[in-house]
Amino acid sequence: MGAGNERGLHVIAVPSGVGAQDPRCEEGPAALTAAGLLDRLAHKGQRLSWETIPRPSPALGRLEAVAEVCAALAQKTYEATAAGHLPVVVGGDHSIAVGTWTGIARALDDKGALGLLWLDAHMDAHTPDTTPSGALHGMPVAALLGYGFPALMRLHGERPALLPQHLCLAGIRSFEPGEAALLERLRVRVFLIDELHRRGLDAVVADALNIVGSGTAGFGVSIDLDVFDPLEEPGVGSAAPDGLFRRDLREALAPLFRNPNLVGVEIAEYNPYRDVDNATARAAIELAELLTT
Ligand SMILES: [Mn+2]
Repeated sequence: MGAGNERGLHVIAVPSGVGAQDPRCEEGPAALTAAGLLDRLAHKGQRLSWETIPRPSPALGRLEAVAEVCAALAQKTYEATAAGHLPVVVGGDHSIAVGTWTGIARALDDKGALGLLWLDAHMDAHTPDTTPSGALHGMPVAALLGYGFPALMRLHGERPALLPQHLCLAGIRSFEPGEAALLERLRVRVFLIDELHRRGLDAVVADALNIVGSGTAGFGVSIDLDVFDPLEEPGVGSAAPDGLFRRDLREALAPLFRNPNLVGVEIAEYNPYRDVDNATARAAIELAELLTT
């Protein structure tokens, strides 16, 4: 390889932290850009374009603000996909996933269903009825499956953006019973961190690819940076111990990021205020760089 991804990468920065109690992930895209994200992606002649979603209107409540950001983002990922580009969404707190994957699912609609691999320390599968915190970044998985706030679910129209058999979660180690019960009822495959440690990341990623790639028109990868171990990557919104190490995840994801059926990548929850010596920024950029090699 070395000529870069044949599809142009379309980076969409989403400076929104309104879905989290700590809003400072809104500074993530600016900090990652300052750390060299776009320069590193542009190397080796990779075709690259980028744009920024406007920050939510300050007058809005949290739900309305997240819905506004996600509607704008869904339009952009839809357009990028329809134009033959590969959307690379950079957050922002993880509530933006509702917009990212709704737009991509809409663009794929004629060809088939969307598959999605969700890498995260958390399940993000709460509904307004099960959430202990009320934070919207704990709800995008449920909303994409058609459960939760109508303002988020209905961005895709009447049907959910995602079907449970085309979704899997991996790296999970911190969750509440209500969200686990929803995923279990829907039979969503969840690879807990123990299974990753026990079987190895390559084996689990192979299983995951089988799930997200079977009966779908393509698959996306949503990475919450808190899937990493906070010993290496402290710069995240909601750190949880016992995660993945940078080198292991990079090696496991490299083949997925070169897969022609990849339809989008999302990197969320970078909090520059908690980072140490830009370590987490570098890890995030290295992941994105896998798209160019
Ligand atoms: Mn998350």
